[in-house]
Amino acid sequence: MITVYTDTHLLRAAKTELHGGLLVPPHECPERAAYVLSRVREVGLGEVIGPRSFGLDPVLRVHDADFLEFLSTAARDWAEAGNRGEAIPDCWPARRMVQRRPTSVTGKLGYYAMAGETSITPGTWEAARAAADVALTAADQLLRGARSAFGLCRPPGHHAARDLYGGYCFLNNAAIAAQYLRDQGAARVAVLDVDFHHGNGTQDIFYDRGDVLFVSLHGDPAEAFPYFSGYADETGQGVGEGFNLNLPLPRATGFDGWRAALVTGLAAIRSFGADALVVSLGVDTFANDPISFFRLQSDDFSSYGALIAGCAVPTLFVLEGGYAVAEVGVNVVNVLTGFEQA
Ligand code: SP5
Ligand code: ZN
Repeated sequence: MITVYTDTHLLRAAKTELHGGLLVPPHECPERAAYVLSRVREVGLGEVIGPRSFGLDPVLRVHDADFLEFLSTAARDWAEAGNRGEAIPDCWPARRMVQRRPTSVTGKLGYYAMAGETSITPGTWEAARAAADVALTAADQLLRGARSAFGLCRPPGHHAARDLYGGYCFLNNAAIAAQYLRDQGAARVAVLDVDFHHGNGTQDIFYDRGDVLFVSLHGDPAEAFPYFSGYADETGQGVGEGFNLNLPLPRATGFDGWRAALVTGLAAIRSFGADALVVSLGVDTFANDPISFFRLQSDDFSSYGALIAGCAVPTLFVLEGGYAVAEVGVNVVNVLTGFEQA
């Protein structure tokens, strides 16, 4: 399996994450990608190639132009406004408030943020763009006939909606790749999100679409981020009704319970008849993950990689979360080798 990777992710190097009332070093850190890349090389997964530049057209198929303009200018505007720390919102358009875009950068942060833990920094926009190019370049491998490909994306993407960032995400790499596969001729694309957190951004982007099936396994939103999205009764709308499948799972779910949900999700993907599958691959389901509450062990990742291969459809893996940093490489690559060896 080919891996697509670029060092440009290093430009996403925030100093702060709002966590537990403190500004702490971010869980979503550059070392994560280094561990994954080094494990890809250690096991000899396959060639590692750089991304090509797709420009903003495929990004604009999924995200609003005003949102991209905001992301590309926020860090500079924040500094020019005299703020000394990293850019974080402190006011949101909550219930009964006016949903109108302010001119102030602080107001815009609240307008476009779905969560407040994620600082915007100089370099964030360039890194996020590169991560989208990584996903698109990996998608191109499928169009050239590959059975699978791996986009080693950083920063991650699945919490980013058409006009929302947060949850460590800015551009929705998996959604951009799924839409690109549609635009290049795949009639039906499935997105399987195995990150611990609900992929609220991906759900939102495809919610009223019958041509893209979204399936997500995640911590019950009553207890887990992103809290306001991911319930089982969110099933899609309009022609998209029935094409969104949420499988929320309780605290302390181990591999038996998780695998049963995966089998349910894979059955839905099979009966949908997908021409391509995009996997939002987060490994924060790992037992030792510092911000999550499932109990998967490293061997379990190999097992479920093989189950995904049972779909027998061209499959693009896109990296999402996973914060037990030293184990992220082993766990991610176990999924990929489990898939390949099935
Ligand atoms: C891509 C991805 O995995 N994003 C995750 C974003 C999570 N953001 C907030 C997490 C808050 C976790 N609080 C749990 C405290 C556990 N002691
Ligand atoms: Zn996650």
